[in-house]
Amino acid sequence: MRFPAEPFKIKVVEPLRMTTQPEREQLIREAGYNVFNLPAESIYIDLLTDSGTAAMSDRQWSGLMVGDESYAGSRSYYRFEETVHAIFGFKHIIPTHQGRMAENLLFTSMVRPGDVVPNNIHFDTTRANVEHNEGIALDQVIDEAYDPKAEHPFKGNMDLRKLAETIRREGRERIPLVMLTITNNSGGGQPVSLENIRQTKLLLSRYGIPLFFDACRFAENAFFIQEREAGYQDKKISDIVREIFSYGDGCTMSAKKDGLVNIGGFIATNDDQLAEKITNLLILVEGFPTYGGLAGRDLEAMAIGLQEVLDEEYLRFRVGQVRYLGELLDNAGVPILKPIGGHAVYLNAKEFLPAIPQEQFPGQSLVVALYREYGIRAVEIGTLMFGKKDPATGKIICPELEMVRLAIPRRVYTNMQISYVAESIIELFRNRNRVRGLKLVYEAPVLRHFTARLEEMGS
Ligand code: PM9
Repeated sequence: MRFPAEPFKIKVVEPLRMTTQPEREQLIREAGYNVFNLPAESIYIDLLTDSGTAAMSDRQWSGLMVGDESYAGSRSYYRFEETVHAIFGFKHIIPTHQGRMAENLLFTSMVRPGDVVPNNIHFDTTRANVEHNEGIALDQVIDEAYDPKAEHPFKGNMDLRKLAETIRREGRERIPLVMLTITNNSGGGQPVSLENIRQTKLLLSRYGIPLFFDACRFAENAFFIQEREAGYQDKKISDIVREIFSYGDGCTMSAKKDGLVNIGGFIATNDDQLAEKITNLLILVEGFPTYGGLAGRDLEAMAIGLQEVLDEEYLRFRVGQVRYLGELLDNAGVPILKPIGGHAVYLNAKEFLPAIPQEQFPGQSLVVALYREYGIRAVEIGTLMFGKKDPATGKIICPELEMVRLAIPRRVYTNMQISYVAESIIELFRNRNRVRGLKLVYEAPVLRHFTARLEEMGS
C-alpha cells in the first residue's frame, strides 16, 4: 500500500469546535495577524509544531500510573536509563525537561567565548544556546539544502569540504564539538545518510573533535536510511539507530518529538568528565540526576515512547502521512519544498503568492489566510521570523527562503483530516489572488515573530 492507513484505533477523543469564518476573521484581527496570539480552541487543525503535541498510547498512559515519584533513585529513572542505553548505546544518560535545557547544559560545559560549533544547520534553540555562551554557531550543510527544488535523498548531509575547511581555518582548539541534527529541521526535516555520518566521524577523529547528535527526530531519520540508502533495506530500524549513534560521542534529545511525549528530554555522553560537569550543573538548574526536572511518571512515558517510535509500522504510517499531504499538494501544482521531509510539509510562499512582495510577508499572509478561511494553523519561516532591518537604510533585508511549515503532530490527526488540509490549501492556491500582504505595526527587539503585531495592506 502506498500511503499506509493508521496502525492504531482511537480510544479517547478530544472534541474539536468548528468556528465560523466571521469568528476567525475577528479573532485573527484581534491577534494582530499573528497565529501565536490565537486561542488554540479556535483552531480546527493545528500544524504549528510537531513538538510536544503527540498522542500518547494506552501503554504510555498506563506508565504514568506506575511512575515512581521518589526524589532520588526512582525506579522510573532506572527503567528510563536502561531503555535509552539499549537504544542509543551511550554510557551516561542525564534527563532534562526538554531539548533546549540539554543544549544549555552541554554548551555551558563545553563552549568558551570565541569557540566555533559547526552543525549541518543549527535549530534556533541550539544556535541561541551556542551564542548565549559567546560561541559562533556555523551551518555547514550541503548546498542543495538551500534549493527548494533539489531532489537530493539526504539533503541534511554535512558538507565535508566546508567542515574540513572550517577545521583548518579555525584550528582544532577552537572547535569543542561538532553537531549533526537528525533530521535537519531548519532545512525541511531532511535526513542525513549513514555514509555522511561515518565520514563526518572519520574526519573529526583525525583531530580528536567529539561528534554530538541533535537527535530529536532520530527514528524518522533512520526510516529514511532504511528506505533510501544502499545496503540498509533489510536492516531493522533499531539496528540502524544503534549504528548511527555508534559514531557519536553523545547527543541532546528533545523527546517531545520522537520520544512521543508531551514533555521530556535528555543528554547522553560517553565522556565521564563531561557527564560529571553536566550533572553538577543539572542539580543547580533542573534537579537531582535521577529526575532532571521531570516527574517520575514522565520518565516512564518517555521510556515507553522511545520504544514505540522504533516500530516499523508506526514509522511507515508516520512518514507516509506527511508524504501523503505533500504529494496531494504537489500533484495539484502547489509549490512545496522537495523532497518531502519527515515531520512537515513546507509551502514555498514566494511561488504561492508571487504578487505579494517579500517585504509584505507573503509567508505570514499565507498563514493568516489558512487560518481565516479553513481554521488551519501553520507557521511562517520567512521574513517575519528572519527578516532584519538594515540600520543604515531602514529597508528590510529578506531571507532567501520564504516558507510556511505544516508540521504534523504524531498519531493525532486521521488521514481524512490531512485530506481536509490538502483540499483547503489547493482551494486557497486557486484563489490566491484574493490574499493580501501585511505590514508590521509592532516588533520586539529579538525573536519578533512570537509577539509581532501586523495589519493587512490597504486596511
Ligand atoms: N523544535 C519545532 O517546532 C519546537 C519549538 S521551537 C521554538 O520544530 C531541534 C532540531 C528542534 C527543537 C525544537 C529543539 C528544541 C532542538 N532541536 O523544544 O526545547 O526541532 O524540547 O527542543 C520545535 P525543545
